[in-house]
Amino acid sequence: MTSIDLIRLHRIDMPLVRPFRTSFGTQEARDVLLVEVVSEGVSGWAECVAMEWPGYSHEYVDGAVDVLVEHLIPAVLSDRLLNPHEVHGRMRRFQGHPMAKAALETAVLDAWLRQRGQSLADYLGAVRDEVDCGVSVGIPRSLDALLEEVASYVDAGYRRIKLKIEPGWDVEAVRAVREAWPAMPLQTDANQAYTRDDSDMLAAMDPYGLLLVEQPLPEDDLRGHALLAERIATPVCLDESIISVATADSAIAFGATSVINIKPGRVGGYLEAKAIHDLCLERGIPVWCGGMLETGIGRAANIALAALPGFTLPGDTSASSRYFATDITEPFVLEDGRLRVPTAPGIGVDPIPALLAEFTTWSAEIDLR
Ligand code: OSB
Ligand code: MG
Repeated sequence: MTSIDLIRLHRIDMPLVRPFRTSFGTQEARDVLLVEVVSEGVSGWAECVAMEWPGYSHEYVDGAVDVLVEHLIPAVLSDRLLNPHEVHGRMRRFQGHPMAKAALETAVLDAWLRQRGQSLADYLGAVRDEVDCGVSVGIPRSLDALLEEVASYVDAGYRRIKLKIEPGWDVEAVRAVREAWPAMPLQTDANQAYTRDDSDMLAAMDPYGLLLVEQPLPEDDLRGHALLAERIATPVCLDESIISVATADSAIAFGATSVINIKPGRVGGYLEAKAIHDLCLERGIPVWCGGMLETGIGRAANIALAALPGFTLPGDTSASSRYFATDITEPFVLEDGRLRVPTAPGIGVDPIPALLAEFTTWSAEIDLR
């Protein structure tokens, strides 16, 4: 049995190549919390996907730091045991904070796998050595700006386009992109911006052959999604609403979702993400891997997950260059619209020390010895 010696928290400021606007707000940079678990000279790494403010979910970076330092780390790692399954079980007695929990569990999992010499992809049950990639397109200034941005992604080789939508920026945008690229797999993401009364607005996009509409209604409204699914032809896909195996099971049983976006941060880590994948595979529900504008650290682990057999749709697993001029790891580069699944032990990538130092705005060390 190996022990954890110390934990380092690193906060880094990562400017985005262009502002990313969604129905809940605009991001110009990412305020990223990295968790490093050090055990016997081996560092395990994870990225917390919480945003700077509670726009996508209730979590935010200051809150994640606080719950990790004041609650999760002291309660879960007091005996310094390096075991991701133990950590997973012990964190159950704390409510909420899935993104903070996911970061701690994943850093422990990464260190544990590195010591065993096994890749995360292999450990989770990957069946592919590369994954099809899509790209998420924020709400731009104009239709011309949208078409220009989408053209750059099509030229780069992306295999699926996702348009962020909200009331007032939906059917026109979808029509313009569909007319320019009649055969491109296309989908939309509303991030909860519509209401139960908006089914006609959402049905107006049915003629454009969308793969799915992601999270049109508020996250707690499973019945609303089930009612909507009966009124529109486009498949409904849930993101924010799915926080566990149990919510996935309920949403599927209620007819609230026919596709699921799996984001490990949103569901509390890769172990829960894998369990949701397994349930969906059994139920015949296709899944795809979502994203939260991850640096190479979070991206590497997401690509490992996306290599599982049930991930039959391209994910928001874009190249590093989609968001960052300089990534914190070796950049992930698209090859024929795909990214290669890392094969080295654990998540398979490391932060580049000089870049980590350059981007760091705050760090802390918790010595458990
Ligand atoms: O809803 O999928 C979402 C980014 C931040 C928060 C929520 C979402 C997104 C994205 C971008 O759509 C996904 C990505 O490219 O990483
Ligand atoms: Mg989404």
